[in-house]
Amino acid sequence: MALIDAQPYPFDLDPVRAALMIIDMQRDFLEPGGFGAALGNDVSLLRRTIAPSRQLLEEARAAGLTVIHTREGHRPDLADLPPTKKARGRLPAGIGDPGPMGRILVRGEDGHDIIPELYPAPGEPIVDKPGKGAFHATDLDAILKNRGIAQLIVCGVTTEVCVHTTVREANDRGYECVVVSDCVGSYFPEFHEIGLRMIAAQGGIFGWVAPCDAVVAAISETGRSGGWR
Ligand code: TIU
Repeated sequence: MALIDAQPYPFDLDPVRAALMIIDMQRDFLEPGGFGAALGNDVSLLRRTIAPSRQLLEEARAAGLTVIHTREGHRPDLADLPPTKKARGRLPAGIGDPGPMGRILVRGEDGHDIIPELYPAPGEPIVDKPGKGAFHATDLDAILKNRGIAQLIVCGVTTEVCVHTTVREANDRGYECVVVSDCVGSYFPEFHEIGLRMIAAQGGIFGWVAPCDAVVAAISETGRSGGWR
């Protein structure tokens, strides 16, 4: 066990029961030529999360933590795409349509894939999710339970959308979440800021918030104390 220096109070990390969860770090959200950029978003606001996430991923892998990746997207036949999600935004090119990196948010397309900097290693589960939350219509809960995971260290994009939805879903299912403040990002800085405050408010209503350095220090500390590396 090791304490993570977190808000609203220190988090007791149990590395045997903890997983690093990396949400939707996909090319279509993060790369300059992707869907997010085509919608007029400044992807540099998301790309600042890559370097600290990479550091955390390497530390988690070295320590033998479970690492889980998620991707938002849909079947090529779009049978799992709610018509309401397809219609939302009245976009000229929306989900399932041809985009800058293949069909937008469709599984198997280049834009749907995870960015090379954080690419999953063999054996790391990838959860394909049709919604914003990683628990909705996926086998994530079964994967976590089968591995005895009770704590989630959460990175990814975007803070107020897929990260928030997933953390809320996890919290209601009894998982303890630590959101890594510099490893999550939003196209809207004010939503990011308030989104993080909402997690830790009211005594940690949805979970904890801690910077990458504090999480890395705790993982490294428990690793040194032995027993699970
Ligand atoms: N992964 C995720 O957050 N999906 C989104 O659509 N996010 C937006 O902020 N649009």
